[in-house]
Amino acid sequence: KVLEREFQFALQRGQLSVVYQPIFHLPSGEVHKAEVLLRWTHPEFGAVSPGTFIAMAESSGQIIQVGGWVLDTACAQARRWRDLLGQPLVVTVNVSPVQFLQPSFVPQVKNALLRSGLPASALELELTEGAVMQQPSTVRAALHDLRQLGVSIAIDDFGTGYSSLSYLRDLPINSIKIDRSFIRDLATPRRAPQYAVALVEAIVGIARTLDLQVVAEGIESSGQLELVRSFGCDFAQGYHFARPMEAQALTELLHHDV
Ligand code: G
Ligand code: G
Ligand code: MN
Ligand code: NA
Repeated sequence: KVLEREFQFALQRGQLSVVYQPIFHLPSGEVHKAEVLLRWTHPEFGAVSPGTFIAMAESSGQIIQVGGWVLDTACAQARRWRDLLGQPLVVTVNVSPVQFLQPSFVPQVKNALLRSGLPASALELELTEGAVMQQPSTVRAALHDLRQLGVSIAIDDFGTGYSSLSYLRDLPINSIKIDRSFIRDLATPRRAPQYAVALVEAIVGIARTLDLQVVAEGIESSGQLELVRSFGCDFAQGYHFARPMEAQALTELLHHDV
């Protein structure tokens, strides 16, 4: 209750920030994308877990305004990286279903791109399966508008939501992110349970068949990395590579990378 009240003022009081976690393109070893992750640091309570405050922001409707701020911040930073590095780095922004289902969502994205001068091809939105399966006609229209703009769509936490695979074929989706619970099951590569290996390999296979990019999230060990690489997974993200970091820290990492 106290947190809910405090969150109402978080944005205007400058308590919100974002961090970036690099996503590596495995064949080249380069950072091709960065996931944008929202943080709330309260002066008294310290860092509040996103699991807690995002749920609060969704139920109060503040996620719409906060999500717009995240889009603006991420696009502006991506534009700076683009100017600095002369090469495109894609920022991937998590979008709540509450935010996505607003009629104002597509205009919000357009505005963030216009204000920042970032090309749409440098922005990817992460949606969960749950978001994509709700109100199919609204979702379909929004996804097509975004595709028209040139923005990419990723399915986050893939494999944990409704299991209707037809949407992967029917909707304009560019990539899937294999939920880290599946990657966790690969923790002991030598003795990873056969079903876990088969499951992740099958998900990578589905993605490749449908011409989707596939990201393995939650990679924490070289064993897990070698497995997903051997399945033909293109991208990976996780503590094994890097934790979410401030923009400045990622800028330094990118300078070493190029
Ligand atoms: O940052 P962390 O790994 O703790 O994220 C926890 C959860 O919060 C994840 O499910 C992530 O997708 C979600 N999350 C982080 N940043 C944002 C954001 O800007 N918007 C939304 N809707 N969810 C976010
Ligand atoms: O639901 P979503 O995939 O957006 O969640 C992103 C969350 O996953 C962030 O809170 C991020 O800090 C966390 N995360 C990123 N890499 C790893 C990892 O290797 N292991 C674990 N346990 N969490 C991770
Ligand atoms: Mn995500
Ligand atoms: Na995820």
